[in-house]
Amino acid sequence: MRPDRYNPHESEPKWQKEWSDRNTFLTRNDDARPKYYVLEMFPYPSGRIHMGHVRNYAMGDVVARVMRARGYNVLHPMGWDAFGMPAENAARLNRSHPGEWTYANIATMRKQLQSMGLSIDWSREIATCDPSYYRHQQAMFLDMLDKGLIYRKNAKVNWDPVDQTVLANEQVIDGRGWRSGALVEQRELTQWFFKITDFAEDLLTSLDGLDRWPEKVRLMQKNWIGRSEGALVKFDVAGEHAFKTIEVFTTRPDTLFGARFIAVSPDHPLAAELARDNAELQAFIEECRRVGTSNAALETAEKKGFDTGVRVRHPFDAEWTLPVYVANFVLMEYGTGAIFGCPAHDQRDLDFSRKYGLGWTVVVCPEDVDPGTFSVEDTAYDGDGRLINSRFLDGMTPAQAFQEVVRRLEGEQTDGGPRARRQINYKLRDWGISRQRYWGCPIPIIHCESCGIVPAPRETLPIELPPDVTFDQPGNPLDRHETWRNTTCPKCGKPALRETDTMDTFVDSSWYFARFTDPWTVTAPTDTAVVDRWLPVDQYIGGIEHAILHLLYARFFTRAMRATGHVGLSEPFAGLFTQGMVVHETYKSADGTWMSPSEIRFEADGSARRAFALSDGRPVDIGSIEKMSKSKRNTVDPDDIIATYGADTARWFMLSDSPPDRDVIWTEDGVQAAGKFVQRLWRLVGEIADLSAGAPDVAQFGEQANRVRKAAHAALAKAEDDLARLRFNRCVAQIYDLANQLNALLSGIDVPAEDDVRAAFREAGKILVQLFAPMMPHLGEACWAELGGEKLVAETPWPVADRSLIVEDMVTLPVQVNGKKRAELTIARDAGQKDIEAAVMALEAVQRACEDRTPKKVIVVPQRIINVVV
Ligand code: ANZ
Ligand code: ZN
Repeated sequence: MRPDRYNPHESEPKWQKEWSDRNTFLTRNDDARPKYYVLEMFPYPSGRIHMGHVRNYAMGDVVARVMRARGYNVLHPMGWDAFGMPAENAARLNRSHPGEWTYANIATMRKQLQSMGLSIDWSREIATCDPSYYRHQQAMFLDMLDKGLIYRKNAKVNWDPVDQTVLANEQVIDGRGWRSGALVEQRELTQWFFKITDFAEDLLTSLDGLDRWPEKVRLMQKNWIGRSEGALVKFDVAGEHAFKTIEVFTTRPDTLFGARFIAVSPDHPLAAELARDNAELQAFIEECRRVGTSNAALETAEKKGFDTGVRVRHPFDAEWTLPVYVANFVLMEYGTGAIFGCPAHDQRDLDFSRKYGLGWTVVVCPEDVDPGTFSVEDTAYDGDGRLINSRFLDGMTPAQAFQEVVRRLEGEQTDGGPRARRQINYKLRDWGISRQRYWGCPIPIIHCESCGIVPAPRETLPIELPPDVTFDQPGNPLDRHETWRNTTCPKCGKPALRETDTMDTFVDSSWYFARFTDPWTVTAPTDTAVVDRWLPVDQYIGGIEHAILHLLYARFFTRAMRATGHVGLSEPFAGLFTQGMVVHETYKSADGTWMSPSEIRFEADGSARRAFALSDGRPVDIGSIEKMSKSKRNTVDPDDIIATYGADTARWFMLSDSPPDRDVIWTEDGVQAAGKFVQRLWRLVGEIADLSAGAPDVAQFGEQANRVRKAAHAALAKAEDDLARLRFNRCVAQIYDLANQLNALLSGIDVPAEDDVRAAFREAGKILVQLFAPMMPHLGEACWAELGGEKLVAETPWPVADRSLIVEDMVTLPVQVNGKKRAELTIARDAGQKDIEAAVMALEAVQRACEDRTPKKVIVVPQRIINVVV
């Protein structure tokens, strides 16, 4: 007996068990069908899943289920980005081990994801904190070290003197440590770097080929890589100094005659040299360091300089000298750490020049402006035009002048080399991966006093994290772990020390997609035959917040894996989709504290909605709609939603309400409406099942039956197009529409129904179920069973849309009279010659053109044109 109401709480676990028992979503590597790899960015095991996860994984699951039905061998795995700071913080609070916290969270979140009914091959689950995963990362570190893709150098870190720890940039808030509140210092540490800059050009140009990536993401990556074409130019130092020349990097050598000063970074060797016997300069340099030299700090800081008293000669005029400043806005890490300032054509230089009274000369004049009157006051001119005030460059375009300046200076020798050289610079920096933290992948290196840096022998991998650590003291527990840290040198056998830094967790997420293809190989990170068959990921889905770092690192790491023989391709993600956020109203109580939706009761008063606290009935302010966040308390818990409505309803609402790349507003009304639709579908499918039970297969369909078939096939065809573009919300709209049409058609049929109508309804019912099953898979199975479907709907091939049924019934044809177009005629596609003639002659425009003459002939070119000859 079919119950009147569909009960998700009984149905969902039942179908989940069925899929699991039948291994429905297990993927075999030796399956001969064409492959399709769909992947959602794997979660950090923070404790519980949030609605953002529900949205992300619901989308990926629809893609996986549809592609499976369409005959692909689909890979849809899941794992855990499991190393990172929060686990250490939790360990400190709870006096436990980060691993305990992490694995407990994984267990909770796995159960939550499983309750969503995702079609995941759980046999491939990986956690990056597991030695069975990170051993391969350590092996690849050694491979890349051998290949010269990894090196060590000194680099600055943010040092928290109270917590005795290195802080990530995000952990420095207004110059202070996020936990201790102490003023953060800049310290130099020797750290490991990946040579991502070796691939800068390739990472940039290959973006063009990623035509299934959002344009926005490609642009963000392009800007991050930041390619600049320019030149290195040497300025001779006037007078006797330790430095003979100062070399600058410029993208505008054409503006050289507008130069007013030279500025070097506080970290430039020249600054240090001059500061040795200049206490004031020394103090200025130290002040600059305190502010920090990160891009963010520099953008907001006031531009400041210190006149060193040194002067340099202009490259084209030895008599013309320019002052040399140390300036806080010049980065040592970019170009040469020195610039020439051209105030008229660079805003920063103009601000600087105004502050220190250095003046400016305009050297580029816009095309349509009189050079005699053109001037620059508050705003530098950085546009195109013609050179002025520039001697032999006058009249040239900046592009021509660029070439001319470089050509002339290239030929000249100074300080043991040409005065100028063309140079391409990138903003992209090498990737520093050393973290002074416990909960990360240990860097497999041993430091020996006699032998230096010694790679850990491969047979000793994995270098496992020691479990017996505590977090009751500041700093990295690996530093104080005597038995772990002390080891013997693999080369000379003398006592040596292990590297205690661990890898940036972005390394872990830079290759997990490759590991999923064969997580069982023990001897190597990948089985190359397998990984090359699965990669690239056909559809990657995740948040826009990963548009730069994660995606760029993964693209680099894939190239590095290729260079070390672990994969055969460079681009890991052929298709990328960035989904929007889940947002929700915010609520504030009378005393100004944030309130959670579960603490509130609503009253509708006409069109106005009012809210009251459940606890004391006091009114609550309904605030703006914002991203769900714990701090604003405007979250809803997926567990609560699934417990109340079931997973299918939650999935459906997530997919239905807005385009998937936009934010979706979570509302109680919305989810209730989704819940109602679940019941409607259940009743509709039930009626169709009753009507069509036992109907024989028929070959001929009458008019009524054809209307049913048309509705179903048209919805199917449109939904296919929407699904191909991941427009889930539009696909949902097709399903609503089809349900409405079938409802209406059901109530209009003759009783008792003919066999062809019953058969048509059975077909349409199945199409309806197959359309919504990828989004509401449990309801899909239950309905499929009602319709007497064989096997499971998850195991059933995608229906073929009969497009001949969907051709529009009407056509619109141009009508000519004696070869001249006079009108258009809209008529049934299958209308005969007689009907067409009559309809054409009834048109007023045609009658006018015929001027009472009787037509000799009406020529009809079917589906194309009608010509009346008079
Ligand atoms: C003279 C000049 C004249 C410049 C002008 C610009 C406009 P991008 O496009 O970002 O590569 N620059 C060079 N090295 C720098 C450093 N280490 N720190 C801060 N600024 C630096 O910009 C290159 C321009 O940024 C260079 O071209 C240089 O200023 C400055 F009308 O040289 B230019
Ligand atoms: Zn040694």
